Amino acid sequence: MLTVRTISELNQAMADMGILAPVYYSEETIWLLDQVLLPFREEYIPLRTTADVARAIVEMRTRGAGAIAATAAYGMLERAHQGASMEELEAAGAEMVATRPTASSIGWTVNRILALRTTDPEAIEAAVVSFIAAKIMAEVEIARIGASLVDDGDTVLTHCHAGTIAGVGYGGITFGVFRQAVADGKDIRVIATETRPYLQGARITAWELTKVNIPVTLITDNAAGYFLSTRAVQKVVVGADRVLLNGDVANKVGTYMIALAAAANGVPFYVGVGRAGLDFATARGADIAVEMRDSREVTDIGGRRIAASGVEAMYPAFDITPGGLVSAFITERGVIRPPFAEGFREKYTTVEESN
Ligand code: RUB
Repeated sequence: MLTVRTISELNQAMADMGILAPVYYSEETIWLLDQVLLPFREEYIPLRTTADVARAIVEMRTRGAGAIAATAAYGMLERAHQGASMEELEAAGAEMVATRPTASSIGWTVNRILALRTTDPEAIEAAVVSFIAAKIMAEVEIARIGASLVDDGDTVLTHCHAGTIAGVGYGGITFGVFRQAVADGKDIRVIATETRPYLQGARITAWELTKVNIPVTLITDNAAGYFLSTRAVQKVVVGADRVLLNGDVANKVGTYMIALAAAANGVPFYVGVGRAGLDFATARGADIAVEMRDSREVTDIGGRRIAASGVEAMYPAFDITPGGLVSAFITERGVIRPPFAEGFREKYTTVEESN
């Protein structure tokens, strides 16, 4: 249990835990670790309005389901400090939710703050602090529970980045699982996909793992099938941006192909998800809005055009993996195996938890 009541207590607790905060709030400014600059520069940029927050999220300066939710939560707090009315708070929330439609985490967080029906900065600060503290504790639990699925000697494949700074800084999903498995005395290796076009795997997953001496091998995205088919991988562990009751998962595009290759080769496919990533209202994966990003993110690399002029491109940032391809979900309430709807209902029982 992390008992913190104020922003300064939260900041202190995170520092005491050795957390590299993807975002923090201090002196009425949101300080955001600019993830576009990683791994070569660790630099915090100041955000002072929800328009700044929205722009930073669209530009991928912060990303990952947990980190964008925490940034939006601070955005709501900042707006309250500026004296926003209830309508203005709702508009600020809507502006931030619209930035990344696939991840459910921003909407879940903003809606919980709006549900307080208050504009009082102190009340909103208490809610934001409690949300982030709960998320840190959930990451601790997910790491502990997920590590039990990893065996000594395993090579585990992961996709994109669901590490500390994709979450709120403790362990996100996959990084926490790997770090805990090593802390439990298991000798593991990780295979990380580079994750075109933002290269979250090459720039961030591989960097985070290398920093704590967990052996990691970087591969191109299209090599995942090769490594799964050659029995080089014993488990797949990925995070999720949205998970439905039936087990359908929205996660970084490419996850679906990896799940298919894992199923074809009998490799367990595990998905880690916290409460803000669970969507019990949407019925099927096909109903999830998939974020389509600017085609220049495909035609250009590092700001330089690589495709001939006139070539059209498309970039869905996420894809949907059907629940039938998922072996189990790792949640802060335990491992959930099929049938998923029953498992989720059983673990998240109260109205507040399940809506
Ligand atoms: C991030 C991504 C991550 C999840 C994991 O996509 O797909 O796997 O957000 O988050 P992007 P979590 O880089 O486009 O934001 O750690 O909460 O499971």
